[in-house]
Amino acid sequence: MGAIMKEALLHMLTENEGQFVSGQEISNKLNCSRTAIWKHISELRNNGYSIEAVQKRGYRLITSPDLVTAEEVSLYTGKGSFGKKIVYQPSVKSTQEIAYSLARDGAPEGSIVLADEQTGGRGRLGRAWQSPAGTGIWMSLILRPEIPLQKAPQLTLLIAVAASKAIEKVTGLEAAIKWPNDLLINGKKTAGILTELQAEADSIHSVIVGIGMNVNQESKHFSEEIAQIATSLAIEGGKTYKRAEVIGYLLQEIESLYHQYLQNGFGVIKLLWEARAFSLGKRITARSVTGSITGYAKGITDEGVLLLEDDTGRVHSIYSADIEIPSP
Ligand code: BT5
Repeated sequence: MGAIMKEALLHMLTENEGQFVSGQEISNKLNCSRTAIWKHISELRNNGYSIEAVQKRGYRLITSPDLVTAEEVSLYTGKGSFGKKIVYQPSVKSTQEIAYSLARDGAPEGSIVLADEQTGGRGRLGRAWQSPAGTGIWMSLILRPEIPLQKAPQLTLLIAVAASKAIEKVTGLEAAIKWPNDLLINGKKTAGILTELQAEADSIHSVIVGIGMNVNQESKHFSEEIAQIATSLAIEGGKTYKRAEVIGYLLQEIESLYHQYLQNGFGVIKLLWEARAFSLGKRITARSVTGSITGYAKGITDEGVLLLEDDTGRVHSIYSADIEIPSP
């Protein structure tokens, strides 16, 4: 109950940002005592919100911190149903694991798990995903699409398009998609997507979409290992961004594309994807556990599979690989 009240109070203060809201008004609207309000104001201040309190005038929100807590993110999720349920923890091993157990317990589609920091964030094939505190978006989203198993890779491409659109809306920067799951700004990786499934036979129970996005890192935050290949919205945009606001854009873009996709199929998503694709028409090397193939990236199929034409003219279907642009 307390958390809901705190969230409602924050909503009132944010809607009237820069203006006073009287204690009486808050107490009427939230149906709580002046003491309860004061308690929540103190908590918000402890969380980093700067709130002015003036006798007879009430409370005024001056600035809010860059948090990804449920109450902060809920200010930006809009009217959609994605992000209605938010589970936030300051530090976790991986948001994917928490989302898995939520999904198993029946959490509705659009539920999200957020953490300020991941200590064991993961990429594909057991690779590590650096997720330091206070800098990025580390989020898992639960989807429950009624689609056959083999269409699941389309979701990764859909999320990539949505993330690219969200980045453009927030920063004005172009975010290109490198098949299948990287978002690049000026050639460097700013976000990655990890799509995992809970399925049985041919039916999907849930899809856990993990999104990692570097938002406010400075170059010095990246380890030596990724310093040359990684970037953040702040590095490219020359300013910092509110992570909660970026999450809001992200969820709205994802939800709108996802509904389009469920209604009309992959066609439109494919066009949007191709328009943003970084490697199409280029000579690339696709490296996977079974070996590597070099050739021209011709496009993607309706299933989201990458088509690669080698030097003999043979076209290979690439289901899973890492893409490199070989140096000439
Ligand atoms: C990905 O894997 O790009 C998917 C990343 C998904 C992370 C999210 S965060 C929320 C959710 N919870 C999780 O535990 N994971 C998901 P992949 O394509 O395998 O790329 C991994 C590679 O990217 C690493 O081997 C590094 O080279 C590089 N890398 C690691 N951390 C990075 C970062 N913060 N920014 C850019 N590149 C990074």
